[in-house]
Amino acid sequence: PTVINRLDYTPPAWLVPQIALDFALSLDATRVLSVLSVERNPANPAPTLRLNGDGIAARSVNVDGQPHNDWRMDGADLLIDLPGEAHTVTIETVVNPTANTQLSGLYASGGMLCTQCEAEGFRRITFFPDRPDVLSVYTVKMAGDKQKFPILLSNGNPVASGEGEDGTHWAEWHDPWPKPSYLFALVAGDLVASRDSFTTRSGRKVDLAIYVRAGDEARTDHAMRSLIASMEWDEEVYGREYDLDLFNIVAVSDFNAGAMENKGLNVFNTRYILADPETATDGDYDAVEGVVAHEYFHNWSGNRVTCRDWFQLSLKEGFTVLRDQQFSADRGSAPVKRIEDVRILRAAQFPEDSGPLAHPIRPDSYQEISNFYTATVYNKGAEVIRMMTVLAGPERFRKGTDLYFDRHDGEAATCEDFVKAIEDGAGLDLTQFRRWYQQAGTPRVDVAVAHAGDTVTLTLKQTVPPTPGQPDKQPMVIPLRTALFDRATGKHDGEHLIVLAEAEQSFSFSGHATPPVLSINRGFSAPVAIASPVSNEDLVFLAAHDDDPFARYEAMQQLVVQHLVSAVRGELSPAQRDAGRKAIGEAFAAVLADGALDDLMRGELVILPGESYLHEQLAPVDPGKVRAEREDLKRWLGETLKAEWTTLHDRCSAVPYSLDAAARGARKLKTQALVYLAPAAPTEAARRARAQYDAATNMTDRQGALMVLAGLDVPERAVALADFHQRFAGNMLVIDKWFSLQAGSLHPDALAHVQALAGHPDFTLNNPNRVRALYMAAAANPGVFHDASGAGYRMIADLILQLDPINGNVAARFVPPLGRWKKIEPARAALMRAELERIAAQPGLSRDVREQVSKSLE
Ligand code: HT7
Ligand code: ZN
Repeated sequence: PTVINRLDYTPPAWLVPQIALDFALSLDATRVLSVLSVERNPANPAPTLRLNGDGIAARSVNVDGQPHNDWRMDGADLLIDLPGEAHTVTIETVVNPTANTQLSGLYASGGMLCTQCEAEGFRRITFFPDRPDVLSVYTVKMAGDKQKFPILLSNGNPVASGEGEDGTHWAEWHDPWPKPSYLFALVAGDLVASRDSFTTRSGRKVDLAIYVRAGDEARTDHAMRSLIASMEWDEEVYGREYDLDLFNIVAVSDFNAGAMENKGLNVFNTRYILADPETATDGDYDAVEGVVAHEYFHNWSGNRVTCRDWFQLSLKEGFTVLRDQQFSADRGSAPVKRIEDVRILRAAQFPEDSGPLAHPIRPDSYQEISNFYTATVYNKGAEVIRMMTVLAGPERFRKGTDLYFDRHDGEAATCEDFVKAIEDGAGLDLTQFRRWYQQAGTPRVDVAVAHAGDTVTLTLKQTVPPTPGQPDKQPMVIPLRTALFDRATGKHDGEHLIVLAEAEQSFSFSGHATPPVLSINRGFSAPVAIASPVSNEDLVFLAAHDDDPFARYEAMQQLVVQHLVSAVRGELSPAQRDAGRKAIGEAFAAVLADGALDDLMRGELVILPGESYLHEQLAPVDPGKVRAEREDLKRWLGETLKAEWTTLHDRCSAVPYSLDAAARGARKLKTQALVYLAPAAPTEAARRARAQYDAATNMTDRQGALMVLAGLDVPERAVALADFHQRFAGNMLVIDKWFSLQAGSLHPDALAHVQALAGHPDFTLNNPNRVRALYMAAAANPGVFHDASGAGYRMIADLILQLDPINGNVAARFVPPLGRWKKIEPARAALMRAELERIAAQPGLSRDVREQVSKSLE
């Protein structure tokens, strides 16, 4: 396989300051005429112009207005030797959007045409130096049938339009901001717009439009509000203003990812635009707000300052995730947002960091760049920059980002440029900190606490585990917000920022006449795993008293993790099991009774650690045992606190629907109460869930109730599932939920349900949302995926093989769950590996799947 290495970067030989594109639109044969003004790059002059292509052929090539035959192909790339300093190269291609099931390049979705060019889709439309360090000013003309494509959109501003012959029309767009080809976009279709406007602080009036299919416009209000809030927030918090007179968003049903930040023309998965109370949960509302903000924020972190090469992906993605996390924290409950972000990191990124696909946030090599749009690059990337905010403090960090944007505006920059700007602007020395960009793996910090006289000494030892290609690691810089609580007063004497930078280091604090209770990595100030021997008693103390809400959550989690891990390992005597459960029950009861807590936070505190996080603590892991112990603890908590759960369910059910925090908290707890009652009192839980389902005025309540029913073997289950399907027939996003709920359910027959659902008339492999709804939920459900027979593994491997020729990008996303085989007990591990080998033996695999499978077998 061809491996691209970060250190092999060379500047492009030719630059393309201008490009004019002319599209004759058609669903199955769109003609593309591309006129490139090319100039030799003084930084790396060479005679050959390399234009990348992928699955396209040149119909004609002209140079300086003359037909030119002296070009050649090198694989999929078109090469032309050019004698002068500057030339005009014109190339004609024809593409078939309907046949483009990969959804990369120009493709058809429900009768409309749209593009997805990141990372390397532009080369599937026309020949071009398709690399992010070639920035061009785009002029785009498109013509097509007026009935089929009444709306014609591209980046920048509309400059001209008119009528053509035979019912056609045309439009021309011009984007004044030079951009890389991955930010090019075109949309043509029958769409309706919801409109609003925003005036920037320097007085520019920006027209905002969200384009959707007719009938969906009533579900765009939340996205529009989120967009306006994002524009305001970026001015206020980062000093960044929008820079065009219009900002368009288009929602499409067929999309490989969440959304795309094309300059002035964001394209979104409908999932992250459409929301109303009846069809979208509170979680969906948050996701819409977060993704709209994320894509908008890219206008500066990604578009105005872009990436030099794809190894720098975290430069834009890590930073933009941090920005969207900060925005959402400011809009809602900051502690709850932090907990959710850490939960995602632990569920998705920690397993990546400890598996065969582990890579640094700035990878060193790749075969297929699409495989590097990972939780590591995005979420760990955000955590790494968040640590800079911890080290610098918000004001100095802002000085750093101001300098970064000033210094690199209009450039294709590197992660090193970012770090240097933060160093210079914030006045930090990040020399050693840079290792976070180089080393993969989640550092583990072992903590020992010693007390003598009035001094407490913390001895911290860090270990960065070996990862593929990186057997030996250097110590990282690990900032740990820490507090020492006095047991008697329940208070601490101020927070300390401990910066662990050596393999082993001690920190002493005086003024502690009695041994204090340690609260460390408060706010999850560093993305590490802390191993500290804290007694159950101290964890119960912290869960009740810590003034850092994240630390309270963490204490609850640790209490449960410690107990479940020991239980799964068979280390608990009956008395120890009772004592462990008693401590957990006590902590839960305190949380349920604590009048000072809001319900949103209470809801977080009573969520048990997820199975994938528990798997991370155990190697090798028996997923069946983890499921059994976790469910049994749930049942025990359901029984022990039955009165509390039923009272809670009654109280929360009386709160009317609104989007305010109190009502959202009540909805969250309402379903949590059912989650605990379900294993303890299934008949009562089913009755309550059915009542919640029937009375629901919103999707949060309805989905929550259905989720609980889907996991139970009760008569209400089938009735509610049938009702849901019929009630929302035709609404693709809600039918996705119907598939997901069943695939992710705790029902003992969930695997058979998934197998049957694959044959349901609503199931299709051509829509990524539908594929993910069924199979991602199944792959994330240990009860399905890790079925001891191996049928879950076989099902996912079959899916990969079937989907790969249709959409290799999406197919490759299903490989990592199988790749975790080394962490699983031997019998299942052998079955998982066998499935990987079966996939590897298939000829003609996409580069996407081939790379993931071969690395997973190493
Ligand atoms: N920057 C966008 C990445 C993206 C993408 C990547 C691979 C294949 C399809 C894709 N669609 C969008 C999304 C973002 O992070 O904002
Ligand atoms: Zn992004």
